[in-house]
Amino acid sequence: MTPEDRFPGPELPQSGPRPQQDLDVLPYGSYFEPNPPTEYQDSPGEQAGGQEPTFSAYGGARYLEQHWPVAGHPTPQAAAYPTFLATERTPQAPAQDDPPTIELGPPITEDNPYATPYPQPGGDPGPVGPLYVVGDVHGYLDELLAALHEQGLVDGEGHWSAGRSRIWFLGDFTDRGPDGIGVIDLVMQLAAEAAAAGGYCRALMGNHELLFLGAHRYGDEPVQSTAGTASFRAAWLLNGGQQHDLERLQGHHISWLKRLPAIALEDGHLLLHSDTTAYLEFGDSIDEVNDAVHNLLADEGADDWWDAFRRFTKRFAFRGEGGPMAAGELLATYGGHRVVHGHSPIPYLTGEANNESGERPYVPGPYIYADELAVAMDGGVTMEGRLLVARLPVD
Ligand SMILES: [Mn+2]
Repeated sequence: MTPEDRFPGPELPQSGPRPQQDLDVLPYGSYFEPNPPTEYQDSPGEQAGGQEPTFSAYGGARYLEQHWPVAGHPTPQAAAYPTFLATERTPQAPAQDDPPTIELGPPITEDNPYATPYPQPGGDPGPVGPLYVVGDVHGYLDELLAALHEQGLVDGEGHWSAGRSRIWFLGDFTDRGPDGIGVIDLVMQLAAEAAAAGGYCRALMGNHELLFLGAHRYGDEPVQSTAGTASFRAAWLLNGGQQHDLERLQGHHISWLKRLPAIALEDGHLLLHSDTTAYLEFGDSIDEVNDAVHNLLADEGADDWWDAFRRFTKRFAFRGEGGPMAAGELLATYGGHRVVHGHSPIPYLTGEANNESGERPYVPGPYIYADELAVAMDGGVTMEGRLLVARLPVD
């Protein structure tokens, strides 16, 4: 069975030249051809040396292969964070079955109420900090730390250093890359540290969260797909599932993952994982959609999980002539003036991935498109692009 068989049913024929809902096998046909610069301006490891010798072109089956951990890991992006890489990290393993609670600072003394770096509960919270979004991480923990550190959001040891800043992760923490559970542990840790510092670190649920949780809960149990019988475990393995991540998945991870929202609205930005209008099938308000997803994960069986996974795996709704209309429909329903999403790697949205030059895809930053109604944040770290962390709004 081909990957296409597992994710059938294009429902937005206007959204591209070849509507393609499949997770991995993206279209060869180029949709938009920018003039690709030849090297990364922002990547210090490459400014002098040009292209990586191990790099090859993208597309179709090769794209699948490129998702697996590569010999060249860590990438130049990760190598920009040497302090952390030299540090031995001990994974935290809370015994409880719950997400971490707010980590309190040292006790506040009477003489010096500001001895702690954390604000006092009940005091004047002051203005909120700047808002950041993080694209798909897919297990690339070192690249994530490097990108967060570059923006001043974590210190050299991977701890929150951003005060009252607000961060939203756009989902897809695991699969393909080397340390998916390490990524989840870091995001959970930063959530606790940020809350204690008066900011926050929050996350959306991506389709890979559904896939990973489904592989854990339903394994090889057959699910009804319109293309025939499938299983979560088979689909998960096909889409970069890492056995060592599944083996390290614990109760507190599962509880945390299952409670992630699918949509959020922040500073007029409608935050979604996937570039699809399928969210509309789950409700007419943000709360309705998030409740529907949480109820589904709490109660329903494998077929319903699979159906939700399939819907949240659709992509490319904001491309092409119908793109602005699709983005506008989401904004009219849920609010906000711009959609910010992950899921579809920017080199595929721009057509860059279709070039046969063998060059590394050019990802200078977030990609604004659909009459500026949409911003793509998946820089394609799994295809040797970049893991993007961006402060909103972007221009
Ligand atoms: Mn995704």
